[in-house]
Amino acid sequence: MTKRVAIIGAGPSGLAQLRAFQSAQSKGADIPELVCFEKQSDWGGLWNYTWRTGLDENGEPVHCSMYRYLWSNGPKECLEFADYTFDEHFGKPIASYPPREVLWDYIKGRVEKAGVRDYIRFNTVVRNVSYDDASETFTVTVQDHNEDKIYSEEFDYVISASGHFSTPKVPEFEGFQTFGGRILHAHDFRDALEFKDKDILLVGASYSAEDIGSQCYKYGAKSITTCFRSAPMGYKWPENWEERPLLERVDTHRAYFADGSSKKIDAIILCTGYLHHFPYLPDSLRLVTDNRLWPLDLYKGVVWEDNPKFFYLGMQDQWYTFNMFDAQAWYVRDIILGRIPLPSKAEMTQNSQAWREKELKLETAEEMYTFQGDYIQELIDATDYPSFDIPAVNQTFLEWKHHKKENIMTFRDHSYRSLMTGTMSPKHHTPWIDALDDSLEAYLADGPQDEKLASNQ
Ligand code: FAD
Ligand code: NA7
Repeated sequence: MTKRVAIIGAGPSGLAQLRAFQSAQSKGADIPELVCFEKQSDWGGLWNYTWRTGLDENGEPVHCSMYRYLWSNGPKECLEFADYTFDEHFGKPIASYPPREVLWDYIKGRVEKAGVRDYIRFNTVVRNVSYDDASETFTVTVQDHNEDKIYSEEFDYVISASGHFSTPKVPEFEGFQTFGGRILHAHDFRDALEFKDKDILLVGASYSAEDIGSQCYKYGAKSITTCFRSAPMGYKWPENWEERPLLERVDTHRAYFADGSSKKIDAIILCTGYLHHFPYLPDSLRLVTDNRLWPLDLYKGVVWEDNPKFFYLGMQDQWYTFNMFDAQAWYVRDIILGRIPLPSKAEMTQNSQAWREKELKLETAEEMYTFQGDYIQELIDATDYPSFDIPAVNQTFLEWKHHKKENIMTFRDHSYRSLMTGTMSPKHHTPWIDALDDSLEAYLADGPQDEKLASNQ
């Protein structure tokens, strides 16, 4: 009987899985029956932007953590699909740091070409997954919001690709109950214009703090203060941006920091990261981890060691993204197709423990993306995913880090060479700091256009 595979989520990871199976099928393989459940009404995961925050139109937690004017935070050359290049999609070379809508278009282009949309049941939320030892099958229970019905189906394999940058980690600081301004988490940040002329405080010292602060600077915040728990980000900030030690408390209009200093603040944005959150999974299948490069219990970063018919995609902290999800999806596909045998549970655990030990020794950013690159290389070597020059991608990451250190407000103006096609990216027509219109149309235009936003301000 044909095996059945459930894929939870149609973001970049879930879509990579669909494409991986379709690729095998196009080369003559018999593939299992695939069903992808996606709670949103369209595909693309976090890249599928919505203005909504809180609950969506179906009363489900809004998945999107992205915001208007979000541009890629790393060079597109580091995330390029090896089987579907930017040149192929756009028909011409494009600059290295595309805005969200452009990357969303690229993600969609590959799966439209592959013709896999019919595998996806949209507006369908996975509520529960259970495993029956006797029948060796999973029961997946979902709520279909189109039909307003709850139903269950049986599957031989389940792949969780529901992402881990959506459920916010929200600490509380003394005085929040009575603070006089807005307090929100990065997950609910949508439009930097809301903070024009405001004094804002961002808690956290990672990508969200850096990028949301940069957005707010670009769109006219009066001042930006970021505060850190472990270490400052340490970039050369514009003159109205400063870093302070961690927030201790607030009163109605001031923030007080660990070094005894204080500052007037209008709004607070908690850029404090996200939880790995799987409300649809029992403890026996549920990954419990913080955001790190090597979560335990996952052989090769994807196989649930306690039940190797259950898989996770994209659960690591991410230097590499789209092409790492591809490497994982191709690997999982080949386990399911019987092309890659799995060792005993003890061997799987031993293998992932060894990766964890290496992970614990990583200190520099360079060591971290090299580690992730080595991991991807190992997966790619085991499948027919097109091989690409991972040391060269690492080198691009290195250049990107240097460009950020040089100037955090201009790093997006740099160009890099595609490691898939060899094409050198052109310089974008407008420096990032001046490019207020982030639409696909404006980005792909040959020259600067009238800024739509100028008339809105
Ligand atoms: P997601 O994109 O989160 O997709 C998961 C999918 O699962 C969603 O469609 C969701 O609706 C669905 N889902 C969740 N729960 C259920 C359920 N119970 N039932 C059914 N469906 C469900 N990466 C980059 O490469 N470059 C960037 O510039 C970049 N910027 C980022 C900026 C922000 C603010 C954030 C939060 C992340 C950013 N990332 C970036 C990283 C991002 O995680 C990846 O690019 C990518 O979106 C991860 O893909 P995914 O499919 O694993 O998860
Ligand atoms: P990250 O990268 O997980 O970073 C979370 C940050 O929040 C990090 O600096 C943490 O400090 C800080 N943090 C977490 N909890 C607290 C508390 N309680 N108090 C103070 N500071 C805290 O999440 P991001 O949202 O920045 O990035 C996630 C993804 O989005 C990323 O991959 C990008 O592509 C976009 P720590 O260093 O742990 O002390």
